[in-house]
Amino acid sequence: MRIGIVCYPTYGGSGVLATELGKALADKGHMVHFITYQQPVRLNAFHANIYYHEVQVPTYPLFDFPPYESALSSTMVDVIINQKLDLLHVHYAIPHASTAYMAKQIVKKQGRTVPFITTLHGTDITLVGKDKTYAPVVTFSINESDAITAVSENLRDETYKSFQIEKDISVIYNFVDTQRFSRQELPHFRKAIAPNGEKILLHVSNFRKVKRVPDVVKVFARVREKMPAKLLLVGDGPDRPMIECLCRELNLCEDVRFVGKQEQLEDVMSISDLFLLPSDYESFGLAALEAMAAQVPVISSNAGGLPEINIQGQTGYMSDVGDVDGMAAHAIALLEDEALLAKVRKGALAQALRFHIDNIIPQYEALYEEVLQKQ
Ligand code: GMT
Repeated sequence: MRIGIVCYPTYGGSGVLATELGKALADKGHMVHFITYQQPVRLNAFHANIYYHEVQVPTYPLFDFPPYESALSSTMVDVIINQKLDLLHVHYAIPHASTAYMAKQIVKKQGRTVPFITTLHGTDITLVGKDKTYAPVVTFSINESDAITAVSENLRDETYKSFQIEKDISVIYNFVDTQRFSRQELPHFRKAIAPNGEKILLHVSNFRKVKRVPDVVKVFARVREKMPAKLLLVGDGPDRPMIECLCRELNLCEDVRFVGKQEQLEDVMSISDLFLLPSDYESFGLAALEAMAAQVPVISSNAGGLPEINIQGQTGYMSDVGDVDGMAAHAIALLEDEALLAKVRKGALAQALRFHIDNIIPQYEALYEEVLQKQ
Protein backbone atom coordinates (compact mmCIF):
# COMPACT_ATOMS: atom_id res chain seq x y z
CA MET A 1 0.00 0.00 0.00
CA ARG A 2 0.96 3.63 -0.39
CA ILE A 3 0.37 5.21 2.98
CA GLY A 4 0.63 8.86 4.04
CA ILE A 5 1.43 9.34 7.73
CA VAL A 6 0.79 12.68 9.38
CA CYS A 7 2.07 13.29 12.90
CA TYR A 8 3.90 15.68 15.20
CA PRO A 9 7.61 15.19 14.50
CA THR A 10 8.71 16.09 18.05
CA TYR A 11 9.49 13.94 21.10
CA GLY A 12 5.80 13.37 22.05
CA GLY A 13 4.49 9.83 22.28
CA SER A 14 2.13 10.21 19.33
CA GLY A 15 4.97 11.20 16.97
CA VAL A 16 7.18 8.41 18.26
CA LEU A 17 4.44 5.84 17.79
CA ALA A 18 3.56 7.12 14.30
CA THR A 19 7.21 7.05 13.24
CA GLU A 20 7.79 3.52 14.55
CA LEU A 21 4.59 2.41 12.80
CA GLY A 22 5.76 3.95 9.52
CA LYS A 23 9.17 2.26 9.80
CA ALA A 24 7.58 -1.12 10.51
CA LEU A 25 5.15 -0.76 7.60
CA ALA A 26 8.04 0.19 5.31
CA ASP A 27 9.95 -2.91 6.46
CA LYS A 28 6.95 -4.96 5.38
CA GLY A 29 7.12 -3.49 1.87
CA HIS A 30 4.57 -0.67 2.05
CA MET A 31 5.51 2.74 0.64
CA VAL A 32 5.32 5.19 3.53
CA HIS A 33 5.18 8.96 3.06
CA PHE A 34 5.64 11.10 6.18
CA ILE A 35 4.04 14.53 5.92
CA THR A 36 5.25 16.81 8.76
CA TYR A 37 6.83 20.22 9.31
CA GLN A 38 10.13 18.70 10.43
CA GLN A 39 11.95 15.36 10.16
CA PRO A 40 10.41 13.12 12.88
CA VAL A 41 12.90 12.48 15.70
CA ARG A 42 12.92 8.72 15.35
CA LEU A 43 13.30 8.95 11.56
CA ASN A 44 17.01 9.46 11.93
CA ALA A 45 18.45 7.11 9.31
CA PHE A 46 17.84 6.10 5.71
CA HIS A 47 15.04 3.58 5.28
CA ALA A 48 14.05 1.92 2.03
CA ASN A 49 10.37 2.65 1.24
CA ILE A 50 10.20 5.77 3.42
CA TYR A 51 9.73 9.24 1.99
CA TYR A 52 9.59 12.53 3.84
CA HIS A 53 7.59 15.55 2.69
CA GLU A 54 8.17 18.74 4.61
CA VAL A 55 5.26 21.09 5.15
CA GLN A 56 6.45 24.61 4.33
CA VAL A 57 4.52 27.41 5.98
CA PRO A 58 5.26 30.68 4.16
CA THR A 59 4.94 33.74 6.38
CA TYR A 60 3.47 37.10 5.44
CA PRO A 61 3.35 40.32 7.51
CA LEU A 62 -0.43 40.07 7.69
CA PHE A 63 -0.28 36.74 9.54
CA ASP A 64 0.00 36.90 13.31
CA PHE A 65 -0.61 33.16 13.11
CA PRO A 66 0.79 31.49 9.96
CA PRO A 67 -1.98 29.22 8.54
CA TYR A 68 -0.30 25.87 9.22
CA GLU A 69 -3.48 23.87 8.65
CA SER A 70 -3.89 25.22 5.11
CA ALA A 71 -0.25 24.47 4.33
CA LEU A 72 -0.60 20.95 5.75
CA SER A 73 -3.79 20.21 3.77
CA SER A 74 -2.17 21.52 0.58
CA THR A 75 0.90 19.33 1.15
CA MET A 76 -1.36 16.33 1.78
CA VAL A 77 -3.14 17.03 -1.53
CA ASP A 78 0.18 17.28 -3.34
CA VAL A 79 1.46 14.00 -1.89
CA ILE A 80 -1.86 12.16 -2.44
CA ILE A 81 -1.89 13.14 -6.11
CA ASN A 82 1.79 12.88 -6.99
CA GLN A 83 2.64 9.81 -4.91
CA LYS A 84 -0.67 8.10 -5.66
CA LEU A 85 -1.47 7.46 -2.01
CA ASP A 86 -4.06 4.82 -1.15
CA LEU A 87 -4.84 6.28 2.25
CA LEU A 88 -3.85 8.76 4.94
CA HIS A 89 -3.23 7.82 8.55
CA VAL A 90 -3.20 10.83 10.85
CA HIS A 91 -1.96 10.73 14.43
CA TYR A 92 -3.30 13.12 17.10
CA ALA A 93 -6.67 14.57 16.13
CA ILE A 94 -5.74 18.25 16.34
CA PRO A 95 -5.36 19.57 13.68
CA HIS A 96 -4.54 16.48 11.66
CA ALA A 97 -8.03 15.02 11.37
CA SER A 98 -9.61 18.24 10.11
CA THR A 99 -6.73 18.88 7.68
CA ALA A 100 -7.10 15.33 6.35
CA TYR A 101 -10.84 15.92 5.90
CA MET A 102 -10.06 19.07 3.90
CA ALA A 103 -7.47 17.24 1.74
CA LYS A 104 -9.94 14.42 1.12
CA GLN A 105 -12.58 16.89 -0.11
CA ILE A 106 -10.09 18.63 -2.40
CA VAL A 107 -8.87 15.46 -4.10
CA LYS A 108 -12.46 14.23 -4.43
CA LYS A 109 -13.08 17.18 -6.76
CA GLN A 110 -10.27 15.74 -8.89
CA GLY A 111 -11.88 12.30 -8.96
CA ARG A 112 -9.70 10.68 -6.28
CA THR A 113 -11.11 8.90 -3.25
CA VAL A 114 -8.60 8.75 -0.43
CA PRO A 115 -9.83 7.58 2.97
CA PHE A 116 -8.25 8.76 6.20
CA ILE A 117 -7.77 6.99 9.50
CA THR A 118 -7.47 8.99 12.69
CA THR A 119 -5.57 7.62 15.67
CA LEU A 120 -6.40 9.31 18.96
CA HIS A 121 -3.46 9.44 21.32
CA GLY A 122 -4.40 11.13 24.57
CA THR A 123 -4.27 14.83 25.21
CA ASP A 124 -5.93 15.47 21.83
CA ILE A 125 -9.05 14.08 23.56
CA THR A 126 -8.61 14.46 27.31
CA LEU A 127 -7.08 17.93 27.48
CA VAL A 128 -6.81 20.01 24.32
CA GLY A 129 -9.65 18.47 22.31
CA LYS A 130 -12.19 18.98 25.07
CA ASP A 131 -11.52 22.71 25.11
CA LYS A 132 -14.61 24.36 23.67
CA THR A 133 -12.41 26.33 21.29
CA TYR A 134 -11.56 23.10 19.47
CA ALA A 135 -14.35 20.67 20.37
CA PRO A 136 -16.72 21.25 17.40
CA VAL A 137 -13.92 20.75 14.85
CA VAL A 138 -12.54 17.73 16.73
CA THR A 139 -15.99 16.10 16.93
CA PHE A 140 -16.74 16.74 13.28
CA SER A 141 -13.41 15.52 11.96
CA ILE A 142 -13.37 12.38 14.11
CA ASN A 143 -16.85 11.52 12.82
CA GLU A 144 -15.75 12.15 9.24
CA SER A 145 -12.76 9.79 9.58
CA ASP A 146 -13.07 6.57 7.61
CA ALA A 147 -11.78 4.69 10.65
CA ILE A 148 -10.91 5.77 14.17
CA THR A 149 -8.49 4.08 16.54
CA ALA A 150 -7.60 4.79 20.16
CA VAL A 151 -4.46 3.56 21.90
CA SER A 152 -6.30 2.09 24.91
CA GLU A 153 -9.76 1.09 26.06
CA ASN A 154 -9.67 3.98 28.50
CA LEU A 155 -9.03 6.50 25.73
CA ARG A 156 -11.81 4.99 23.61
CA ASP A 157 -14.24 5.31 26.56
CA GLU A 158 -13.09 8.87 27.33
CA THR A 159 -13.68 9.82 23.69
CA TYR A 160 -17.24 8.49 23.75
CA LYS A 161 -17.83 10.30 27.06
CA SER A 162 -16.50 13.67 25.89
CA PHE A 163 -17.67 13.87 22.27
CA GLN A 164 -20.77 12.90 20.28
CA ILE A 165 -19.10 10.13 18.29
CA GLU A 166 -21.31 8.22 15.88
CA LYS A 167 -18.80 5.63 14.73
CA ASP A 168 -16.92 2.65 16.14
CA ILE A 169 -13.54 3.35 17.66
CA SER A 170 -11.14 0.40 17.44
CA VAL A 171 -8.58 -0.04 20.18
CA ILE A 172 -5.11 -0.68 18.78
CA TYR A 173 -2.59 -0.53 21.58
CA ASN A 174 0.83 1.11 21.51
CA PHE A 175 3.62 -1.34 20.72
CA VAL A 176 7.32 -1.82 21.33
CA ASP A 177 10.24 -3.30 19.46
CA THR A 178 11.33 -5.61 22.28
CA GLN A 179 14.56 -6.47 20.51
CA ARG A 180 15.66 -2.86 20.32
CA PHE A 181 14.82 -2.29 23.99
CA SER A 182 16.17 -5.62 25.27
CA ARG A 183 18.31 -5.04 28.34
CA GLN A 184 22.03 -4.68 27.63
CA GLU A 185 24.87 -4.83 30.11
CA LEU A 186 26.41 -1.33 29.95
CA PRO A 187 28.75 -1.27 32.95
CA HIS A 188 30.68 1.85 31.89
CA PHE A 189 27.52 3.86 31.37
CA ARG A 190 26.04 2.62 34.63
CA LYS A 191 29.23 3.50 36.50
CA ALA A 192 29.26 6.99 35.00
CA ILE A 193 25.81 7.66 36.44
CA ALA A 194 26.04 5.64 39.65
CA PRO A 195 29.76 5.30 40.48
CA ASN A 196 29.16 3.74 43.89
CA GLY A 197 26.57 1.18 42.89
CA GLU A 198 23.60 3.44 43.66
CA LYS A 199 20.13 2.40 42.45
CA ILE A 200 19.02 4.27 39.32
CA LEU A 201 15.48 5.62 39.01
CA LEU A 202 14.31 6.93 35.64
CA HIS A 203 11.65 9.26 34.33
CA VAL A 204 11.12 10.13 30.66
CA SER A 205 8.62 12.75 29.51
CA ASN A 206 7.96 16.12 27.96
CA PHE A 207 7.91 17.72 31.44
CA ARG A 208 4.37 19.00 31.13
CA LYS A 209 1.96 19.50 34.02
CA VAL A 210 0.05 16.31 33.16
CA LYS A 211 3.22 14.28 33.89
CA ARG A 212 3.50 15.49 37.53
CA VAL A 213 7.31 15.53 37.41
CA PRO A 214 7.46 17.15 40.89
CA ASP A 215 5.95 13.87 42.19
CA VAL A 216 8.84 12.02 40.53
CA VAL A 217 11.29 14.14 42.52
CA LYS A 218 9.32 13.70 45.77
CA VAL A 219 9.20 9.91 45.36
CA PHE A 220 12.92 9.92 44.64
CA ALA A 221 13.62 12.03 47.77
CA ARG A 222 11.87 9.41 49.91
CA VAL A 223 13.76 6.54 48.24
CA ARG A 224 17.08 8.31 48.71
CA GLU A 225 16.38 8.67 52.43
CA LYS A 226 16.46 4.85 52.59
CA MET A 227 19.29 3.98 50.18
CA PRO A 228 21.91 5.54 47.92
CA ALA A 229 20.18 6.35 44.64
CA LYS A 230 20.35 8.49 41.51
CA LEU A 231 17.51 9.95 39.47
CA LEU A 232 17.79 10.31 35.69
CA LEU A 233 15.39 12.81 34.15
CA VAL A 234 15.16 12.40 30.39
CA GLY A 235 13.35 14.93 28.20
CA ASP A 236 12.57 18.58 28.51
CA GLY A 237 9.60 20.87 28.69
CA PRO A 238 7.87 23.77 30.42
CA ASP A 239 8.08 22.42 34.00
CA ARG A 240 11.83 21.96 33.99
CA PRO A 241 12.79 25.23 35.75
CA MET A 242 10.29 24.50 38.52
CA ILE A 243 11.66 20.96 38.90
CA GLU A 244 15.22 22.26 39.15
CA CYS A 245 14.07 24.59 41.96
CA LEU A 246 12.42 21.67 43.77
CA CYS A 247 15.64 19.64 43.54
CA ARG A 248 17.56 22.55 45.09
CA GLU A 249 14.96 22.97 47.86
CA LEU A 250 15.13 19.26 48.69
CA ASN A 251 18.93 19.28 48.50
CA LEU A 252 18.95 16.61 45.78
CA CYS A 253 21.06 18.28 43.10
CA GLU A 254 24.01 15.92 43.56
CA ASP A 255 21.84 12.93 42.83
CA VAL A 256 19.53 14.17 40.09
CA ARG A 257 20.76 14.28 36.49
CA PHE A 258 18.84 16.17 33.82
CA VAL A 259 20.05 14.49 30.65
CA GLY A 260 17.80 16.28 28.13
CA LYS A 261 16.21 14.73 25.08
CA GLN A 262 17.84 11.39 24.27
CA GLU A 263 17.61 9.33 21.12
CA GLN A 264 19.29 6.23 22.58
CA LEU A 265 16.54 5.65 25.10
CA GLU A 266 17.24 1.93 25.09
CA ASP A 267 20.65 2.55 26.68
CA VAL A 268 19.22 4.76 29.42
CA MET A 269 16.57 2.15 30.14
CA SER A 270 19.14 -0.65 30.21
CA ILE A 271 20.96 0.89 33.17
CA SER A 272 17.82 1.75 35.16
CA ASP A 273 16.30 -0.11 38.11
CA LEU A 274 12.88 1.55 38.22
CA PHE A 275 10.76 3.72 35.95
CA LEU A 276 8.54 6.40 37.52
CA LEU A 277 5.37 7.65 35.81
CA PRO A 278 3.05 9.41 38.28
CA SER A 279 0.95 11.17 35.58
CA ASP A 280 -2.40 12.87 36.13
CA TYR A 281 -3.51 11.10 32.99
CA GLU A 282 -1.86 8.72 30.54
CA SER A 283 -3.87 7.20 27.70
CA PHE A 284 -1.35 4.37 27.53
CA GLY A 285 2.18 5.27 28.66
CA LEU A 286 4.45 4.29 25.78
CA ALA A 287 7.65 5.14 27.67
CA ALA A 288 6.57 2.77 30.47
CA LEU A 289 6.13 -0.03 27.93
CA GLU A 290 9.61 0.64 26.50
CA ALA A 291 10.98 0.49 30.06
CA MET A 292 9.25 -2.87 30.61
CA ALA A 293 10.89 -4.21 27.45
CA ALA A 294 14.23 -3.35 29.11
CA GLN A 295 13.09 -5.23 32.25
CA VAL A 296 12.56 -2.08 34.24
CA PRO A 297 9.57 -2.31 36.65
CA VAL A 298 7.18 0.65 36.56
CA ILE A 299 5.98 2.66 39.55
CA SER A 300 3.05 4.68 38.24
CA SER A 301 -0.25 6.27 39.01
CA ASN A 302 -3.38 4.34 38.16
CA ALA A 303 -4.72 7.06 35.86
CA GLY A 304 -6.26 6.55 32.41
CA GLY A 305 -4.99 3.55 30.51
CA LEU A 306 -2.09 2.77 32.85
CA PRO A 307 -3.93 -0.15 34.52
CA GLU A 308 -4.16 -1.73 31.06
CA ILE A 309 -0.38 -2.09 30.93
CA ASN A 310 1.02 -1.82 34.45
CA ILE A 311 -0.22 -4.84 36.34
CA GLN A 312 -0.11 -4.51 40.11
CA GLY A 313 2.65 -6.67 41.58
CA GLN A 314 3.50 -8.23 38.21
CA THR A 315 5.06 -5.49 36.10
CA GLY A 316 5.35 -2.83 38.80
CA TYR A 317 2.98 -1.04 41.15
CA MET A 318 0.31 1.62 40.87
CA SER A 319 -0.99 4.16 43.38
CA ASP A 320 -3.58 6.92 43.21
CA VAL A 321 -2.55 10.13 41.47
CA GLY A 322 -0.57 12.27 43.93
CA ASP A 323 0.06 9.45 46.43
CA VAL A 324 3.81 9.98 46.56
CA ASP A 325 4.09 8.11 49.87
CA GLY A 326 2.46 5.05 48.33
CA MET A 327 4.65 5.21 45.24
CA ALA A 328 7.78 5.64 47.36
CA ALA A 329 6.78 2.71 49.61
CA HIS A 330 6.37 0.46 46.55
CA ALA A 331 9.67 1.65 45.08
CA ILE A 332 11.56 1.03 48.34
CA ALA A 333 9.95 -2.39 48.86
CA LEU A 334 10.99 -3.44 45.35
CA LEU A 335 14.51 -2.10 45.53
CA GLU A 336 15.13 -3.68 48.95
CA ASP A 337 14.01 -7.15 47.89
CA GLU A 338 16.27 -8.68 45.22
CA ALA A 339 14.01 -11.71 44.69
CA LEU A 340 10.89 -9.57 44.26
CA LEU A 341 12.75 -7.20 41.93
CA ALA A 342 13.89 -10.13 39.77
CA LYS A 343 10.32 -11.49 39.63
CA VAL A 344 8.80 -8.14 38.66
CA ARG A 345 11.51 -7.54 36.06
CA LYS A 346 10.53 -10.85 34.41
CA GLY A 347 6.87 -9.88 34.60
CA ALA A 348 7.62 -6.52 32.97
CA LEU A 349 9.38 -8.19 30.05
CA ALA A 350 6.54 -10.71 29.63
CA GLN A 351 4.08 -7.83 29.47
CA ALA A 352 6.18 -5.96 26.89
CA LEU A 353 6.19 -9.10 24.74
CA ARG A 354 2.36 -9.00 24.67
CA PHE A 355 2.62 -5.57 23.03
CA HIS A 356 5.33 -6.71 20.63
CA ILE A 357 5.45 -4.69 17.42
CA ASP A 358 4.79 -7.85 15.37
CA ASN A 359 1.47 -8.39 17.16
CA ILE A 360 0.20 -4.85 16.62
CA ILE A 361 1.28 -3.86 13.08
CA PRO A 362 -0.98 -6.50 11.43
CA GLN A 363 -3.93 -4.91 13.27
CA TYR A 364 -3.25 -1.60 11.49
CA GLU A 365 -2.75 -3.39 8.16
CA ALA A 366 -6.07 -5.23 8.57
CA LEU A 367 -7.81 -1.94 9.34
CA TYR A 368 -6.29 -0.32 6.23
CA GLU A 369 -7.53 -3.25 4.08
CA GLU A 370 -10.99 -3.00 5.60
CA VAL A 371 -11.18 0.74 4.94
CA LEU A 372 -9.96 0.36 1.35
CA GLN A 373 -12.47 -2.39 0.64
CA LYS A 374 -15.31 -0.11 1.73
CA GLN A 375 -14.38 2.59 -0.81
O1 GMT B 1 2.72 12.16 26.64
C1 GMT B 1 2.32 13.13 25.99
O2 GMT B 1 1.73 14.07 26.48
C2 GMT B 1 2.54 13.13 24.53
C3 GMT B 1 1.39 12.47 23.91
C4 GMT B 1 1.35 12.68 22.45
O3 GMT B 1 0.24 12.53 21.96
O4 GMT B 1 2.32 13.02 21.80
O5 GMT B 1 1.42 11.08 24.28
C5 GMT B 1 0.23 10.38 24.27
O6 GMT B 1 0.37 9.40 23.26
C6 GMT B 1 1.23 8.30 23.55
C7 GMT B 1 1.29 7.41 22.32
O7 GMT B 1 0.05 6.92 21.97
C8 GMT B 1 0.69 7.57 24.79
O8 GMT B 1 1.49 6.44 25.08
C9 GMT B 1 0.72 8.57 25.96
O9 GMT B 1 0.19 7.92 27.10
C10 GMT B 1 -0.14 9.78 25.62
N1 GMT B 1 0.00 10.79 26.67
C11 GMT B 1 -1.03 11.15 27.45
O10 GMT B 1 -2.13 10.63 27.38
C12 GMT B 1 -0.73 12.21 28.46
